[in-house]
Amino acid sequence: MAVLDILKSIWDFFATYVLQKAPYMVGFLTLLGYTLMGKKWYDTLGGTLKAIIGMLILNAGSGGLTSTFRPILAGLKDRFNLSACVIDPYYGQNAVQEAMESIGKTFADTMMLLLIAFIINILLVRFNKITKCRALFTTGHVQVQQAATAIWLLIFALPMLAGDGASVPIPMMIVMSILLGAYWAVGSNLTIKPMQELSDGAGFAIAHQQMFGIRLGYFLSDKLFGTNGGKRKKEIKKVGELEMPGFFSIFNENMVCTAILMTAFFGAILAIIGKPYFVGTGEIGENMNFVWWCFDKSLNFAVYLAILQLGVRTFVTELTASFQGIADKLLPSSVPGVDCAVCYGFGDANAVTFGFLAGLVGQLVAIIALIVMGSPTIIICGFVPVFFDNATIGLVANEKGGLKACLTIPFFVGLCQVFGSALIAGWCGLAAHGGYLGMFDWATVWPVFTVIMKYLGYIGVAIVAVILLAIPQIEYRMDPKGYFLITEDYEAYKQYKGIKGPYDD
Ligand code: ASC
Repeated sequence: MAVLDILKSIWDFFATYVLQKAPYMVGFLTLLGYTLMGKKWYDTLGGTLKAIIGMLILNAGSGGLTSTFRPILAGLKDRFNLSACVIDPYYGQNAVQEAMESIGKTFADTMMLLLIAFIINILLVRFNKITKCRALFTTGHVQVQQAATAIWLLIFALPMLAGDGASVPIPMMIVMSILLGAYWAVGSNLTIKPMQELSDGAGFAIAHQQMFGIRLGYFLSDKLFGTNGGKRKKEIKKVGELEMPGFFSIFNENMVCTAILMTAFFGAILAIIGKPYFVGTGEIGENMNFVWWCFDKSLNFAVYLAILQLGVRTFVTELTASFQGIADKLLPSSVPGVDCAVCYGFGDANAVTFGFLAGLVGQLVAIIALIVMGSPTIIICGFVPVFFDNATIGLVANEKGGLKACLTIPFFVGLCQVFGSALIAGWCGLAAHGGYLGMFDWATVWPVFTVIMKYLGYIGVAIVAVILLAIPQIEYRMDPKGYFLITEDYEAYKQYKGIKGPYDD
């Protein structure tokens, strides 16, 4: 018993301070990887610290962006007294908590769920000769948010599994762990090809909330705006290759471009909300100059983006180099799945800004459409989906299809985020509690899963699991020779595919 207690305490510590905290999870994997490679202890220590600090810097950037700009977008709701549903992971999690309480349930077993789902993810990767899954999820904060939303969608779709008591019964936990574990493994696996191409083989995947969106954006950009897998001869003009004349040449500099565009966009939103609202929330003093305050806020966007990119540069090489040890000894042919912001260190920096703005326009158009159509659920954009989804997908779209793809694809992503979230959040009852997760996969893929399970019950659960597990199999069959080569040896993969690197002529 005592041994069990000790093991439980170790697990609780690990789950609380490591598994759910991306910097320490990344640090743990770096430590494990370098140890398995037999590196000297001081190199291992140095590399591990660098990985943790880099990820903490990245968090400072993404946290700064979120805490500065989230209240502005959410301010639209309060300013106009809308009883609207904010799409944002933070509001989504609060809404689930409230909704669970309203039906007399609590969900306290997140750690147990994370443990089981994480083990499923590891097993799917360990046996990837059969399962074809190659990516390990490492972003715990996202997993916690997704677990909360998934539990509500499952209770809604499968009420017979919800039980009568306050806690979530074991059969429900099992269904949830299997579906989430499979979604994590399969989703991050889908991002390997886009990320290897974007980063020229840096060796990571994305483990976030728009993984299906990344692959869809990659596919559509190539089909509609790119070379269609090399079948079409086409000159692609990427964002970074635009030749800007005269005044516009200053837009080539990422910081300047971000600062000017954000001042225009946030300036407009802040002007619509008006100074009195922000005086009321205590963000700005009565005597402060409002225009200057807006200018200052907008410039901070560029500041946080720069911090974020510094974080990526600090940790990504350590993590991917050390992960070789894990791939060699424990999880063959695998890569780590990391936060979506990691890819902002690669590709054309301006594509991040353009993707975000195109997505914001898409969301605003969709919101106006909801209001005009008299939709019972009105959505307000949350910062996290509108920025992190669209910037990520815009970056990938730019890489495959250039500027046109970078502006078009995120625009449609913006529409999907709003319409999809309005439908699912209204239907499952979360809109009434004021929030929904709203990230791309949770506005498209998970609503479809919910429909299948709601109407087909247990058979629906089996169908969703089969769909998920079939996806890597299909991807493998489309390119059996390159499938594992792309993670094992990217240079060899490029030669096999005839892909040129950024430094080749
Ligand atoms: C999310 C979430 C965040 C951000 C962050 C992006 O989904 O909850 O805090 O995205 O992970 O870097």
